[in-house]
Amino acid sequence: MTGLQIVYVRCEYRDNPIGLDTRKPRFSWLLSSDSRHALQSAYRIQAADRADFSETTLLIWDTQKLESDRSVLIAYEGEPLKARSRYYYRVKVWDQEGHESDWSEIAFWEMGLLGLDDWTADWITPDASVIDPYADAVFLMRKDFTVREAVRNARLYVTSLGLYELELNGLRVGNAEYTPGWTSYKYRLQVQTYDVAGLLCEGNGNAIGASLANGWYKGYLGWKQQRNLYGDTRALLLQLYIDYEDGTTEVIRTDGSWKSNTGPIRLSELYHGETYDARMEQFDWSCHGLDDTKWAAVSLVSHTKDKLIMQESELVRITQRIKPVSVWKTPAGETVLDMGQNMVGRLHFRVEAPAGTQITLQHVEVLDQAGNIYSGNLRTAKQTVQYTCKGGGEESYEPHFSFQGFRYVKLEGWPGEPSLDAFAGHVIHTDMEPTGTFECSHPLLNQLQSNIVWGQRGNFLDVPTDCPQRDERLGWTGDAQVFIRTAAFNFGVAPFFTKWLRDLKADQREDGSVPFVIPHVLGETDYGSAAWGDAAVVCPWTVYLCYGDKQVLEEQYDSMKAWVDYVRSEGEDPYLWNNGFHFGDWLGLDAKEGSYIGATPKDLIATCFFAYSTSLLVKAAKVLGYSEDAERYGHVYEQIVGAFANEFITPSGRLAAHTQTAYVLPLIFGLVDAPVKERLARTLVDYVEEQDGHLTTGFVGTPYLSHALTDHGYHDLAVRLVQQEDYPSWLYAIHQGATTIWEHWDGIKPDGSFWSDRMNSYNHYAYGSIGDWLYRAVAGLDMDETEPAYKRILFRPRPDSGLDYAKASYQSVYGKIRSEWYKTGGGLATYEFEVPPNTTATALLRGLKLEAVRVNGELVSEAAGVIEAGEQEEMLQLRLGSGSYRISQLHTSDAEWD
Ligand code: RAM
Repeated sequence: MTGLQIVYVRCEYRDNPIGLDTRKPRFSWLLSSDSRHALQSAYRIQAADRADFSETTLLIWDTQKLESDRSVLIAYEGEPLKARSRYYYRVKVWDQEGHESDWSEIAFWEMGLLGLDDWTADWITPDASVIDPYADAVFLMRKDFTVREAVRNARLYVTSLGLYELELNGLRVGNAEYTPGWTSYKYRLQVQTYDVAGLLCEGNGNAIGASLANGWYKGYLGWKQQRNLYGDTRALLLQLYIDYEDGTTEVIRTDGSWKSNTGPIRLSELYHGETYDARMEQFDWSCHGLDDTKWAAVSLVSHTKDKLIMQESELVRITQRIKPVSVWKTPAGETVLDMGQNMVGRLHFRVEAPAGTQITLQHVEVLDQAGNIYSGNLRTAKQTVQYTCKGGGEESYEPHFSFQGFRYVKLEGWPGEPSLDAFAGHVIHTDMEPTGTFECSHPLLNQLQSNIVWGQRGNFLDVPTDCPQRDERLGWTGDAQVFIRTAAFNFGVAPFFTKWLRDLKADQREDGSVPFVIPHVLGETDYGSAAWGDAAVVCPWTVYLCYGDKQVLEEQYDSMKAWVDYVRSEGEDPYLWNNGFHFGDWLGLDAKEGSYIGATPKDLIATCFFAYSTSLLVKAAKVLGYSEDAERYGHVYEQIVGAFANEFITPSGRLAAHTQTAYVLPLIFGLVDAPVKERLARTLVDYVEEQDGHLTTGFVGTPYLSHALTDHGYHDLAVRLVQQEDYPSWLYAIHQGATTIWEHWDGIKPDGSFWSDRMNSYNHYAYGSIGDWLYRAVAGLDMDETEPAYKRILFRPRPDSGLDYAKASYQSVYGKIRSEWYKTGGGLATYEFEVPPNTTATALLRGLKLEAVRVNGELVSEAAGVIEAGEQEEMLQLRLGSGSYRISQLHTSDAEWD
């Protein structure tokens, strides 16, 4: 078979998703080809409500052969879709020579419950006699039921106010954690769907049981020890559909017939940990026939069902189990486990001890100067698990409704010498698809990449949080905004950010202002800082760029525009943002003693972001075909650029502020033209040199500093900066033992003392935003934004990065992209690229000459897949079609590195 073939198809980024509520699910497929420069010229999608696709199958959608090179996110346009129905689809494509592929494998998607009419269950909560005496405990609710006969299919739809876990006939339902996840509950509450056919007992007694904890809904949230932020009553809502072989359907639902009780979990809070008394376990509480006469009734709760939505992002799951690396006694005489990695999740353990033995685990991130555990930076978060053994053999446990950010665990009450084998760290986060790798010849940079990835894992737990350990763990908009591009290299984050952006839009104030954190749980006035609120624009644009997802742009467009309009209405001058509260260059090292806010003037930062967001809004308007807006905001943008120059730049090209960040922003957001640009870049270099090649930037300047240097001809300095090993630098933290990214450059000082107790997270991804520079500027894996989602790839490798080799790979929506280079001696390098089908690439190779390179061993002019070749501005430019390429240099080149 020649030409293109379909490797797999996906619906809404997923394989065979169940429980969708979008009426227009979108289809994507991945292509393979045995020839180079393969492009799709047409596709055909068919959908039906049965799987056989025979001649007689009635199709609900058939695009017929459609001339198009699109293979990503094509929206369904067929017959209306029904709740709970499963639909099947298949795809075929044609290549540019007109060869037709086989049909793809048949895949399916399944709809969930689609609206208020589908909900017949009642919200239930335990009887007051259960709640009142044990308000902190996790509640249990249960019901027996009968499964009449053979089951064809069974689906469980469930959500809760608070967090739930479910059991059917003694077995855990699904493997999702912290369900129903965290959304802006006032507006949106997710429902999960489970296939439970395998858990039911045909023709027999069955039982279902739910545990219900406080979670984000009513537990402690934020540093002011607030609780009940969304409501004060936990509740469960569930519908179990049993489709029998005989064609009938029975629905088990939450209603007044359920029973309630407390169980072994006596306390569970996200920040504080869990208290568990195994002696109170009733092992068969979710099995049929339990004597529940001592269980109390339940009460119906009147709570709206019109905010229910089906699960949007990937579920949160345990994605890895790691073993501790050591256990020892600290100078203070405490027994401490070292996980070898600052991680987020829970510690699972096995133990054998007499009934009543109490074990306490306290989780911390770092050790102090003396080598004892340090919990000061957790503030009020206890991160403590208390377990009381039931005795009578080996028992095992891990918390259910609490997660910890930790590397070290202090053990108290452990019977005898703890063996490492008894423990496993369960790493938990949104189960995003890993998509990127970066590696180079510098071990500390590889550790940095690892720290960035761990920082992302730990803080992408349903919501992009600032940190996972102290009494905060909130969806800080600024942090998410600076990190999203890096995040989108490491993992597939489109569904994750789509969900969060919908919350942002829901929580956005009427005047367009954006809360500091999403979901919004802070105060009435906690809105609107520059670079934080800009998440409303930067994040949807980045999702569009990285995944070609226009729907996100469409959905968020009003919100993006409202933010820009808000900023415009704020400033005392309509084109400068020179008032209001701002976090400034948060934690910049040039801050005044005792201040968190760096020295860069806030109005300069705010105006730069005003310009940046306006420019992105213009781009979004163009993509969506809103030409009037594009023109209008294009004009606004010009005015901001003018006002900025007027206010901050002297006629000879000096800037009215003297910090690294002040120079970085106008350069990176394109607010200045040559020759001012060159002058600013040179001054930026001076400022970095004044610090002996170190940074002074905070949250706002750091993400762009290295790009500003590289893009303006100072890559060598950017390289020096990232390879610094003394304070302040990324690698300094690694020398201090960091396995995640720190919030502060000086989280631990050279003498081992701490910056402060007050705000000192060791797992804060903001400075991990250097990651996208490693992928793009060092390994050279980038995109040409004119064709987003890497439809047109840009390879810009930089062997002048002070390394022997660098390589990056990225699983794009079109398939795997790879960019690698390695030095081969004598100032020469070899490059390798992989370009997936239905994309093309431009490779820009500095200092290479056409006649002095070979592509896959051939002259450039003869190499298959090379569409165009030329030399421009000391660059060899190659346009490549899909395929793998190895580009080697002959010994006549005048390359610049050694
Ligand atoms: C801190 C958060 C976050 C930052 C804000 C301004 O509390 O940890 O990282 O964005 O402050």
